[in-house]
Amino acid sequence: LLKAPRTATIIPAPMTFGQPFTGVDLGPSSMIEEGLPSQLSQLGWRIENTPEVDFATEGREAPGARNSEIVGGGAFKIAELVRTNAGEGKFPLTLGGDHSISIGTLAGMLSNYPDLGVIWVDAHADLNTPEISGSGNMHGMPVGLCTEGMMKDEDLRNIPGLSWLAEKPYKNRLKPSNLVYVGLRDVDLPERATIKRLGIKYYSMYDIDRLGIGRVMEGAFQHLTESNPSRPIHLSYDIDAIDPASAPATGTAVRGGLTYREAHYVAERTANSGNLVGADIVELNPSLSDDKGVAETTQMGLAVVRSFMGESII
Ligand code: NNH
Ligand code: MN
Ligand code: MN
Ligand code: MN
Repeated sequence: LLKAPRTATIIPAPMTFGQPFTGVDLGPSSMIEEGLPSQLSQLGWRIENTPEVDFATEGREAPGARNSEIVGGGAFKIAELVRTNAGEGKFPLTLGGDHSISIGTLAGMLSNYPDLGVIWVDAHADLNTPEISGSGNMHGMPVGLCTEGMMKDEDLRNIPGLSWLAEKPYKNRLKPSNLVYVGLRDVDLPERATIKRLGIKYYSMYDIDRLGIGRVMEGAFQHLTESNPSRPIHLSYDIDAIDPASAPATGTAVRGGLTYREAHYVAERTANSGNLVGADIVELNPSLSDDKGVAETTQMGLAVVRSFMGESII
């Protein structure tokens, strides 16, 4: 879908205000310092990068949406960068930061690709809204805020930091039928009800155990491409999808996740589809484990990115 020579724009987005822990702001610099740009160049990509997105440190908030003005204002900056770069035919690769950055990446991608498909790889569904969230943490809301059938424009306009989502060019919403979850294992009750109400396709850890990761990814791509073989696809990869044995340095680790190979395979199969036009890697927090755990998680993040950017075993 992208014309050769393919160019990726690395967008470092060190947001922390979507969740309670500091340290997740060190994710982008850790991956960059460990060699991400040169590794992608070696895979044949032309690499550009933006400066680190810089975020406010204080602002207002709405009930149920902690730090909404900081998070939402930051997501707007990210949306502008993603929209512009995708509009120029480049692959926006956004490095979190917490998963609230994907409010911006989804909005930016949807402004270019209204029929965008999304693969959401995560232990969590991130389908909350300020009204139904139990925690008020906005890293649990990017899918909820950007998916059709969730928020009214009128409600978005009343949340400090989010009114831009109710205006052009950011009014396009993700169609529930264009979304697939992979790796779910910690889903809040209102999110479960929403998945059923909207008929969202999901492969939880139960389904991965039942079918194997091979059939899971075939099912995911069949779902996303059967009505449009060249549907553009965005991959949002939360590192907490991976089992804490392989990726411990993250804010909300949940046992029973993707194995080392399953984590790679999800990314490799996505690259092989040829449909991928943008991606995020989020929730690496280099302050939340010992040195060995941090090194393993950072290397895991790099390997996942290389894999979805086209690295293959042979
Ligand atoms: N569902 C919970 C919430 O909304 C947890 C979200 N945490 C994540 N999401 N790490 O990926 O607060
Ligand atoms: Mn997430
Ligand atoms: Mn998660
Ligand atoms: Mn939970």
